[in-house]
Amino acid sequence: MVTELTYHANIFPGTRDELLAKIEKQLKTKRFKHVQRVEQTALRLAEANGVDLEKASIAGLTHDYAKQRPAEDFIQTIKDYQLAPELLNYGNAIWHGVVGAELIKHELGIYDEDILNAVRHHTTGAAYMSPLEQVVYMADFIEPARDFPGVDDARRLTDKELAMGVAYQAKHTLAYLIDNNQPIYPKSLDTYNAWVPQYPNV
Ligand code: DGI
Ligand code: FE
Ligand code: FE
Repeated sequence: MVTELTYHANIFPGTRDELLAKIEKQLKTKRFKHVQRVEQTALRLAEANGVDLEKASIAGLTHDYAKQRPAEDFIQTIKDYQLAPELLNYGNAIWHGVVGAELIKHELGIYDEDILNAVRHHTTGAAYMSPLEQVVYMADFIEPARDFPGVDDARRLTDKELAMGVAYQAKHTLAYLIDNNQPIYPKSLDTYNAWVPQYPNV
């Protein structure tokens, strides 16, 4: 698909190839391939939903930028930028998006708040998500290598209506976490409450 996107300096100070090189340094091969598939899926969803392609590309590529950082980096970042102290009660699953966004901002020079929010919210969702945030949240869930019971329903619903995909994922993830006795990050519950009751069919 589209790989010859032109990035503008006010969004990312460099070319797509330069961004790819910086991301590749942070990630193992498997994860690097995942973020490229998320980018391509995000571009497709962006095109279908009138979302900016440059932002979809950058948010898709960077969403897991911090996934392989050690816990100390996240704990230090939470303190340095005075993020909510409750974050310290969670772990990599929550930190790599919410805290990872600060690393992306300062290490990659990406200041666009829509892109940063798409990264912040890609794991848990949020009660309000912009169209770009919804695109990245769904692209991460349905990229072609994802294989779990329900992924085809998620793909079908997302193609029909992006917000319906969001509702499906919010419900599916919460049910999965509860099934596995995992702690629920409060924002995941907010996402469920904001999106699921309005789509009784998902
Ligand atoms: O980073 P990826 O593997 O591509 O995907 P992701 O960022 O969507 O999810 C990372 C993990 O986060 C996934 O195993 C589910 C988990 N997760 C999502 N919401 C919550 C959560 N874990 C906890 N403990 N609490 C949550 O609310
Ligand atoms: Fe992630
Ligand atoms: Fe991901």
